Amino acid sequence: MDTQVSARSAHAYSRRRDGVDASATAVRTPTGVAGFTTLPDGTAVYATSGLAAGEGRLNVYNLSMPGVPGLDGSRTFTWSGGSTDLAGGGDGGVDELRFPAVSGRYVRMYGVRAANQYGFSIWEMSVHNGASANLATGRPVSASSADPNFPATQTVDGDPNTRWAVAVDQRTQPGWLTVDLGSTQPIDRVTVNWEAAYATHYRVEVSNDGQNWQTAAQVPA
Ligand SMILES: [Ca+2]
Repeated sequence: MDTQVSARSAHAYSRRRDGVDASATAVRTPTGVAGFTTLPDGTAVYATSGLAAGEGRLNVYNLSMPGVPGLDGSRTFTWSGGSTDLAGGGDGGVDELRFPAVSGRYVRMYGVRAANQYGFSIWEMSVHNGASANLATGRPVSASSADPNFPATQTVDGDPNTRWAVAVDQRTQPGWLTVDLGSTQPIDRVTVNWEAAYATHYRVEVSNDGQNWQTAAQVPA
């Protein structure tokens, strides 16, 4: 059976920070969208009909391909033809920040500079110590502001399709989001899954009292 292709788009991505060169292609058919990415050696590493759980999209900030071992968002891609200059700064996607263990009850993402006019928005933020489970899951959160449609709790609900976003009138300001772990404990890793409204410059900070903060990691390093 022939499949009619009604639209096709392709972008080339080049190494900027910790990624590899690749190109991503999406093809629209009557039944949905199929996507694949071609690595430098010509290997096409993925194609999806969007049928399986978590499938159906290519994240262009990180190569995020559910079900493909090793392609789980740990690589960073930047569109060489894009207009955003990210030299020295964060480039969105999933940031996994590792640092010497520090202790704190409160863990805060403090956004200093946003990449674009939309301020800061995070799908999920996780906090770990070694191989621990996500210590932030379901914990109380607070934020500098929130769009009513995108409350801060949605960064720790375990759902990669729900997010927090700063209030519209706060988009040009620094913004923060704090998770209360409930007790002081050591942590050595924080993962931030950014929406397209990402920070180019931010800090991960910890505190025992929610008032005095210590920087655990910063982007750019
Ligand atoms: Ca979420």
